[in-house]
Amino acid sequence: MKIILATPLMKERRADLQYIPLGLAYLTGALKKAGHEVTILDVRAEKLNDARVIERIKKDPPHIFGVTSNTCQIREAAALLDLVREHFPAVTTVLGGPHVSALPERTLKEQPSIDIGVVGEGEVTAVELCAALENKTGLGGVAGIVYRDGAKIVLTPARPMIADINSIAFPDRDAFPIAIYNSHIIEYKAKPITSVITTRGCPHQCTFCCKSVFGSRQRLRSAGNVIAEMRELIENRHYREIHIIDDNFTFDTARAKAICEEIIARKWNVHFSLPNGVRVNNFDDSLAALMRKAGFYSLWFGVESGDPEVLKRIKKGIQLDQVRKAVATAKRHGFFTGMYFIVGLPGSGPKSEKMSLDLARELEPDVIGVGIFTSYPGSELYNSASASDWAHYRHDFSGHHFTGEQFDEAYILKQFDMLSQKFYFRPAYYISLVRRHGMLGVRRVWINFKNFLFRRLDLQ
Ligand code: B12
Ligand code: SF4
Repeated sequence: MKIILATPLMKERRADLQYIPLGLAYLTGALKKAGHEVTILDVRAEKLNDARVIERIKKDPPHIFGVTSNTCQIREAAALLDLVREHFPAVTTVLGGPHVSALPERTLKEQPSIDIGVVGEGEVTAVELCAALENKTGLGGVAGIVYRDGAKIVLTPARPMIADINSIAFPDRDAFPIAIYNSHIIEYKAKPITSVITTRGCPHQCTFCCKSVFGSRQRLRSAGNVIAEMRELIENRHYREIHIIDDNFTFDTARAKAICEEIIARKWNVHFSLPNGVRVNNFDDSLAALMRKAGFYSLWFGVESGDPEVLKRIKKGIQLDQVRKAVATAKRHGFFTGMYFIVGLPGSGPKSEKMSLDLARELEPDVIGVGIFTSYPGSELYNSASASDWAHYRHDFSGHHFTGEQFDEAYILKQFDMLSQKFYFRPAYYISLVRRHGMLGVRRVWINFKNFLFRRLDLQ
């Protein structure tokens, strides 16, 4: 079958994405292996308007048009599927990703132009779904989907998670115009860059975190399987930097160390970074030393709050002393070190945000990332909040700003500004950043400047 896999447009000015959508790359790998013809239409990265989308589809109309979406893109995903429905009525439309996985029936009810939703992990489901459509065997037997049967919306039984994730075909990066993504990477040492994901699922219980696709059990790719993908990327495709975008790369410390040792043995001289957040309780001196030796230069810690009561309430499962120790260890080993915080978390108040600022200034990481709490579908907190209009799930990439309707926006913005400005508006901070990290530091100074310039405009 002919399949187009697409991303939705992001309208915010600074919503440039950094990596290829690995979910679509994995699906492409699995579908091609099953004999299908797959084309990628990355509307978001290529910034295609409706006319160009139609033009591209018209060249070779597919049987299936699939879109990926998380919650803050769901309106744009629906608009893209409306467009396809209007101009190519015979095409079967499919939506996958965290949003429909969290709210399957509701998503189909709200978006009439979606024929089928894929709930959870997609590789096996997509292949079975295509076979069912091709052979006209009916959709009721395909686990892990939601579909329309006349006026009824039918949710099939959950798809069991793939037991051995080493069996999954490597992501098909050839289907993507890689250079587009490379131009948006913020922290890097060498290009070309690509991203890799080595685990699926996370056993921790943080109440703000969405678990709708990969759940709460961590499945690991073996060190050998990860190294085989890296070898292909480095030796055959000549990537010079790899960003590991796992939720929790170091949870199994022995495996993380084994991967580092394998990298060291190969003398690849490639740079690695962990931009997504490492848990402070899964990081120590011996791991830091091995990671540095392997070429890891940048890592972020998911701290979320400097208030121990808030940390307890969101079930983060970490102590402030662990934060202190981990950040000091990372800095001592020369990592470019970041700390993520979230303002507006349940149970927080101005005192809590001030405690986050105090912690950041005490530990002096190279960067902080400040997010605004939003109860995403698929998270424990989603059910306890009243957010329901997807228009409120806004994204401002430069400031990582989100608004849920239950929040007092003026208060949240004030806290956001307080934390980010009081950390960043200090000449001494910039001097030490450049002194510690040279060119990497200079690039970061420029990014900070651009973020401050654009953030307010983006929020209009
Ligand atoms: C990397 C990443 C990013 C990167 C994205 C880069 C990129 N181009 O992909 C960056 C840093 C930009 C980012 C930003 C954000 N992210 Co993010 N991100 C992730 C992360 C860690 C990995 C994504 C990934 O590649 N997964 C691996 C692939 C294999 O999984 P997948 O994409 O889900 O795809 C599988 C299935 O969903 C399904 N599938 C997906 N699409 C489709 C389509 C079809 C047709 C089919 C059949 C199947 C299918 O099949 C795939 C293979 O199994 C996930 C967490 C996670 N572990 O997935 C969070 C996650 C997706 N992010 C999340 C959030 C909240 C955000 C931000 C809002 C955070 C912020 N405060 O800024 C922004 C939003 C950006 C935006 N505008 O979209 C949430 C989404 C929750 C929700 N309900 O929407 C997640 C789930 C994290 C979490 N646990 O809470 N993110
Ligand atoms: S925030 Fe990180 S540590 Fe917490 S549950 Fe999500 S992935 Fe796991």
